[in-house]
Amino acid sequence: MNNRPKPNEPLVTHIFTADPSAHVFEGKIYIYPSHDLDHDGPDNDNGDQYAMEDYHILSMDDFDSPVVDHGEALHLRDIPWASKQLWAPDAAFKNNTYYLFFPARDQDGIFRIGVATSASPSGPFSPEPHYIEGSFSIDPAVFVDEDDQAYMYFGGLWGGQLEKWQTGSFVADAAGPDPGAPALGPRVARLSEDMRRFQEEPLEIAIMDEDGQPILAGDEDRRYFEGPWVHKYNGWYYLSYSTGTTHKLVYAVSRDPLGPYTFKGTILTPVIGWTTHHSIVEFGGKWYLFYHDCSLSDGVNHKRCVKFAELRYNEDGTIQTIDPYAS
Ligand code: FUB
Repeated sequence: MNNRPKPNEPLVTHIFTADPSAHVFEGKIYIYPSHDLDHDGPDNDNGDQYAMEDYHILSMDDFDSPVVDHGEALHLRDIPWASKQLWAPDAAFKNNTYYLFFPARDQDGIFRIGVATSASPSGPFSPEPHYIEGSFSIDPAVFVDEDDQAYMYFGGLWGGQLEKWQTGSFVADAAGPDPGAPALGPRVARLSEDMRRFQEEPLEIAIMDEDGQPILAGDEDRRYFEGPWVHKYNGWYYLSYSTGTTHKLVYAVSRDPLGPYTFKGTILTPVIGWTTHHSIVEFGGKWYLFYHDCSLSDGVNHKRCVKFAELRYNEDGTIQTIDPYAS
């Protein structure tokens, strides 16, 4: 049990947490984060330092209530197909069942996306014996639309291996596009009714500028890097994501969940630490951004802490940029 949460302060301090996917289930706020570990292993652009082995789910009745850590909800040792690195998860509710979606490296070192189920939003979760067929890369985010159709958005550059899937198969030494070519987009696939399969081969999402031109790979302030999240506001789909090397959370909008999306602006300015990763959720008539930084470890990239801030829209539907360290 942790104290009442405060905006822009760590939600919990007894463990390191990151990549928060927040949802309202059963009238409470549930947060599905990565569980960062303290270790002396390698630290590189491949992301070997993110060597997580389990998930802990957090919840709070509302923003005036203590944060509860529900303990270990799923461990690497119980996932038959996975070898290491339980990265950013997400959760969804459908068919009276809670689904936890998570990336991990398979026995060949290739990132795949698995699913586990529970009768409770806090777990424990039982994993399916195999990863989702046709899945690859990292950072699943599952959006269930008003018509009950579920979509999985996913993909991440560098350690997330998205560059290696440009041909549709895994090419170990593939490089990303040239700076003047369109950037790689996140992938999306409709999920089957039972939430355990892709209904189709994943599609690549196009992110365009305001003139209808594709965002280019060299445009590191705007191009997709990792950490997709989709939410709906006033009939528009908002796709938000991390720009990786420029450390921003940005967003683009569309009338269609499959895109194309038009780039709009910045949600969160860079935080302490290399990665930035978030979710957006409505609770009690207000909107909230959940994000992480490395303040709890004084800047150690793989020891992060989840925080939240209120997110506000302008009248035209654009999102007001948040500077988490502004006084
Ligand atoms: O937590 C491991 C990785 O770091 C996530 O999958 C990325 O989004 C980045 O936050």
